[in-house]
Amino acid sequence: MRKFSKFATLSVVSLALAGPALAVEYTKGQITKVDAKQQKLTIKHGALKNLDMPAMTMVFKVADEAMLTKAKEGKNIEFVADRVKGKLTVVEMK
Ligand SMILES: [Cu+2]
Repeated sequence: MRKFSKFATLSVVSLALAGPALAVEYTKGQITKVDAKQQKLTIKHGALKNLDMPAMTMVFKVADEAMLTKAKEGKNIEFVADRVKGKLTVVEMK
């Protein structure tokens, strides 16, 4: 019983630590160009807090090819961007 409660306490602590990292923040943007060949999207985006970036229009790689089939020029999206292998990449999109 003693062992169990110690384990339970550790679990609660690790969940609490994992919490903020899981809370992804979506940023609004508008797709201005789709480059299926290069697997890139040009997005006019709002401020990206995790990348410390102000609002601008720029090119992103996409983490998943399937995103390109959903992408259309002029489409308003909400997305998460991150640095993947040194390249700014769209990792989530809705
Ligand atoms: Cu940017």
